[in-house]
Amino acid sequence: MVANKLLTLAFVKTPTNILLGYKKRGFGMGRWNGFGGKVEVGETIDGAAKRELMEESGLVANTLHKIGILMFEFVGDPQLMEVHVFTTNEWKGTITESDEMRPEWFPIESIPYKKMWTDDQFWFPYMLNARPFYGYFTFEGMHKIVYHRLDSVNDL
Ligand code: 6OG
Repeated sequence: MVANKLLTLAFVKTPTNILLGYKKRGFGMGRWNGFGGKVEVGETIDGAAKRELMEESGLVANTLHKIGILMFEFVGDPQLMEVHVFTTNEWKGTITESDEMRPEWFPIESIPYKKMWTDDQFWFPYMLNARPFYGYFTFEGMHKIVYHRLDSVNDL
């Protein structure tokens, strides 16, 4: 048994727009995504999500709402990624580009799915409609999804 790799992913949104970050380096480089990263030892998942949001976007969120859990399996890698997805519509601070991310607002009608992870188009509608979800995706390489399952859930 290998423990899951625990990660966070946070989205700042208004009723019409969503803040995405262009990943400049590392895992997911060249794609737009929410803000997040690894949960460090001794940190809560919620605490890690707030820290990563601040480090990568410059924004402070007092409250994050947990909206989904995503499991990612990459064929050939025994370690699953467990990504906890959060949203907030209340934040403080000034949007700031970091070494890792270039933040930009997008209208919800023109989310750049073609320049994002291929799983996003499946679960974004749940997130955007505030419907809690659980997803499992199996990737072959960095683009191709060979299996997926997505469920609406009551509790996360
Ligand atoms: P660092 O390794 O840079 O954190 N992440 C994914 N996000 C989406 N939308 N789809 C995926 O499909 C993802 N796999 C990982 C979790 C990586 C960041 O990327 C997210 C983290 O926020 C496979 O610290």
